[in-house]
Amino acid sequence: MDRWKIVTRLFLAWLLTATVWTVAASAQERVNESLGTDLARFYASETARDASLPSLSVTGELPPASALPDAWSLRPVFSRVQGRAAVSVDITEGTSLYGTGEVAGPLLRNETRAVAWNYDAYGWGGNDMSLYQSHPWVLAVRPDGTSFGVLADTPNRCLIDLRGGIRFESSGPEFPVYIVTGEDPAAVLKGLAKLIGTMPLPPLWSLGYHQCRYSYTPDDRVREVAGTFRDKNIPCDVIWLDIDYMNGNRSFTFHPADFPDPRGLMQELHADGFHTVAIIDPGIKEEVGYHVYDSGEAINAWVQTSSGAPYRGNVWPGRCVFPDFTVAEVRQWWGGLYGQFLTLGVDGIWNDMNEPAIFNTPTKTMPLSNLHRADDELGGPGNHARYHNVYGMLMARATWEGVRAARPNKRPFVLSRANHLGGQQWAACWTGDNTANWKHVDWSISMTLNLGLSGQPLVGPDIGGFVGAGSDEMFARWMGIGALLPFARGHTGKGNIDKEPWSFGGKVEDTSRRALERRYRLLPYFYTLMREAAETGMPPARPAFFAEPANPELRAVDHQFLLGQDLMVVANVHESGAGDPFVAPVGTWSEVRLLAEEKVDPDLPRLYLRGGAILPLGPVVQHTGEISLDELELIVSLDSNGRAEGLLYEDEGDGYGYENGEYRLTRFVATLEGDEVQVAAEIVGGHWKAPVRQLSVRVLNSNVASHN
Ligand code: NBV
Repeated sequence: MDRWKIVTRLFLAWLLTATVWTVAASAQERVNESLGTDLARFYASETARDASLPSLSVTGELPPASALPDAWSLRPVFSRVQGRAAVSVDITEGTSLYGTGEVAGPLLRNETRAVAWNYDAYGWGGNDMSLYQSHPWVLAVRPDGTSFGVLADTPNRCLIDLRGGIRFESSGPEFPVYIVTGEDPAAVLKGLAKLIGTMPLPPLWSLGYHQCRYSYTPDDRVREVAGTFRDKNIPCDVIWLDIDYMNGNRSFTFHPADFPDPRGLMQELHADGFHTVAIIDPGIKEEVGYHVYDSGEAINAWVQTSSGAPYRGNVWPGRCVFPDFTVAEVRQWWGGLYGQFLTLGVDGIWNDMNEPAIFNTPTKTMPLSNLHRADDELGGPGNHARYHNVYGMLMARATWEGVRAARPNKRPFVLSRANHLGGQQWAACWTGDNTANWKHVDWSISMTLNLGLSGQPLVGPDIGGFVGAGSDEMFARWMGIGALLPFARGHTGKGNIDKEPWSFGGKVEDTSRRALERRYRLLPYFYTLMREAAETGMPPARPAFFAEPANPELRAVDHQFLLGQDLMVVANVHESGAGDPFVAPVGTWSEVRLLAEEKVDPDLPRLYLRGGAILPLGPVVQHTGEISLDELELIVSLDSNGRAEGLLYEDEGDGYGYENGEYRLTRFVATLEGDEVQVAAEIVGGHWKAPVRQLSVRVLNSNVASHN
């Protein structure tokens, strides 16, 4: 044997032993833990487990870990790729992938990539891999409808690669992976909620229509917009104040000339049934004498550079410093700022620019080497690379906690542009600076659905589009769709054309009015769904395939969505033509009209009620304060056995009485007895006394779509 052969053989023998040894060692070291029959946690190794920092997303109380049974089939494969920690989970053919948070494009995410990295993506489009929020979570639905979800428990920048399977690649240290399994996608979402929590029950007014623009100023313009809603009988609950209400963009101030009497303005708005939400940005003008700067400076509140000096970056007010929300003392100080501010009568808070967005850096955010002095419970001091993705979430948390403390008897409403997996506990979400084109009309649905599948139920787009004008018809259709999404707010950018419901002439105004009247009629149902979301994590807006998870025809349908499990919304998202047809899931689905003498309006989505469901409807009102609950209509759609059932949740619409049983959960059951439909109501929860009321029942008989 010549020398080279011997060397080669020796080398091969060594390689073989080395490989076997590595595999054996990692198999031995890998930590696989069972946390119940449908939840497991995996670490790359014991060393990785021992080194892992507290989770910033998984905050739920978990059962004690035990050994993972051999029968558990889904096992992630850990590896390192060019210094990055990677994890892959195989999928079988026909598995559909969803979730991954705030992503542009279709509902079905197979073969896509996203990068979990909060980013100020002004005017985003289909090629943007990072938007404002980060959710390293994938929901997988197998051909038979059984499902699982994979959570990469890392706050660091993380590629989510769904080309061929599920793969996460993080620029940070090795991270644990959670796998949730379930008999259907709903079971997996409920499992996710046990890990990351749920959204608290929002105040009823926040489910009404919201009107925003960048910006309504001065105060008389706010009055004019609010007044026009009432004059024109277009329902609306909330008027928003964007940054120009501030004095030189300083958070927690009002412009002295344009808003000389904010308290008076809020009182007028309240008297007319409006609530107001005001924007607050995290960039604090570095200016001695400005109360927020001075009080923050006094507690050394700011994120620091790697050398320990306060980090300064430019945003709207000019040179700014940024609160370090990873420190409890800073969150408390920030939360405390709302005490004074809310006494002016502001009702809700909008946190913007909290990726954080910074103008004068190439990355549009702060340097990754910046320092956060995080508390131990969050993992202790660390650089911005670790805390970037949770900056907005921690800001929202500080805001929520501050608002709650300032008004303990009211439910906070906070909207945040940046957020992270688990952040639904503190803020609702909108999809940022979208554009007035038909793709974005379409994506309003898919994005809301995928955020809902990622733990965030209270979501909606800027109805009408933030960037660009759009057409009359586009606005009408957008309003039709947006009015049926969980968070319904019209908004547009500075310098853009007006986008109030009446800005496009009489026809669009009429369509917008009807769109919003439908929403208001549906509020009892929406509210019942919000309560379900708060209890279980189930989003109110769900993909059509939730009605029949094993039906392959429904997996990529995203011009359609379910509200709860009973109402299917079928929208036309195309510029021309009648739109895609209704793809009916199993069972009977009957078209339903919500308004008296409602004519078919091609700009409004069609609605179908599931056979076997009872839909509770309230009266058309101009704002939620007018709801007197004395009128309730039940729409009954019997199934093939002549039976239907529905739930209704009611309480005072705000406050925390419901935590002590001051709510009422009613179960309605309808049965066909001969040629008569009998409806029985049973109180199945709570002891709140709703007023005596007029109940009317409508039984649907026009079954337009049915298959078994
Ligand atoms: O505060 C102004 C805007 C706001 O209207 C928008 O909704 C946010 O996404 N904000 C961004 C900052 C400026 C955007 C050009």
